[in-house]
Amino acid sequence: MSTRPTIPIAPTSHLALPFFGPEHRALGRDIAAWAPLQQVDESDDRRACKQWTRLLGDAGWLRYCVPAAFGGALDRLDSRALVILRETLAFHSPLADFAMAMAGLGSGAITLAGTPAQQAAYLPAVARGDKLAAFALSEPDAGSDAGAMTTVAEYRQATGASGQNDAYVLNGVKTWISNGGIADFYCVFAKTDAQAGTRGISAFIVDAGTKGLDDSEHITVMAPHPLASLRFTHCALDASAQLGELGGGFKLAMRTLDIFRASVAGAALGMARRALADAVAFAGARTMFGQKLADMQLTQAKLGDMAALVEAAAMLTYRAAWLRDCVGTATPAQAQAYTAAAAMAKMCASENAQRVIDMALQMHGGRGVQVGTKVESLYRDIRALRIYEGATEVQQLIIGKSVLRNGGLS
Ligand code: COS
Repeated sequence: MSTRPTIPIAPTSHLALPFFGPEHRALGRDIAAWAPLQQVDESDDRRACKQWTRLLGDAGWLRYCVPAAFGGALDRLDSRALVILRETLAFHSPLADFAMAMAGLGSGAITLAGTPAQQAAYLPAVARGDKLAAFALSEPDAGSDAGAMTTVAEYRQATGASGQNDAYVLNGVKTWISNGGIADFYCVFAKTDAQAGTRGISAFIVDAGTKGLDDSEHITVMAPHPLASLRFTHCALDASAQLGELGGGFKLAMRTLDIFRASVAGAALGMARRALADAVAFAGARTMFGQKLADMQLTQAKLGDMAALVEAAAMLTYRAAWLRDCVGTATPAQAQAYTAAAAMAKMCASENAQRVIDMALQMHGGRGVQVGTKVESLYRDIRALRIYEGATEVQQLIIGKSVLRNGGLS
């Protein structure tokens, strides 16, 4: 008899909601059929992440992380497609979801603001899974307060006819950088004008292996997730590495995060749905006090709570993605409305998922804390989502400011 656990099927009924079009429904069905068939040994997170990137690239899923002009699947980044893909991948493997997310987040600033030459050099390779990308914003003393970064990029104009190009020289430390140490390139944010606050931050593309970049300091965290610190020591970059407007780096980072925060909500949702599915299966199989766990009102009440938390998060997540895709962000009012919606989705989906997974673990009793059970790993996997790409407290600030600006409406 096979000892392999039955893999639950990721739900697709939500795809019938009016937030989605026929193309999303087809995408949702396709990824739900593909994901459970993949297997990667995740005992080494860095190796596994590279393998997932290869599988996702070969299957064409990473094409949803870049626009069609550069090898992508759709004309522009489609938030609903990203949410659907991440939700389903996270249901099966949070690390597969992570690999997908990093292709988008790590290259997002190039999609938004890269020159045609920069886009051609990086985006098609990301879409194929040939280049791993990373987004380097946080620093040891500048996490939530991203504007307080101290990494500097000093401009050095080439003098004479030495053949040398104008250059920026980077000095400083970035930390908690996802894909750090395995990325092929980093989108790095650094101060180009120390006196200009957030308007003095610019973005740069730094290839792995560039002299003066040390990305070898791996950070071990509670769930599989390749993370590293980056140390820049007199790291000279050609002027062509500058990404977007000089001084426009902070806004570029915020715009990039805006897109992907809704997709983090999708990932949290996928993990919560998986915990709920496993809790339902467990409650139907486990006998206690002469009856099935599922027959007890206590269990039914818990499952009711869990399902409502999942669906509430789903509505906020799909709404945020729909707002960006269908209403757009062309006017300041639209952009602010979307930013608040994405913040709300990210906050509620990650917080709700933590509660749902905790309830599922409690229902599993001793098995819930046994290393190797799905609910135990989900309990560790979900925790970082309440912190990265803007902690819950940052989302509260964003939503609170929006509410104040709009007289009580978000
Ligand atoms: N899109 C475009 N522009 C934005 C923006 C957004 N979503 N959010 C802010 N801006 C602009 C503001 O309009 C302001 O522009 P002006 O200089 O023209 O006035 C500028 O950026 C500075 O904004 P603000 O004053 O709100 O910046 P703060 O320093 O107060 O920081 C928070 C705001 C806390 C929201 C920001 O630092 C943040 O998101 N921090 C979390 C960072 C994060 O997610 N880190 C994780 C990294 S990836 S794992």
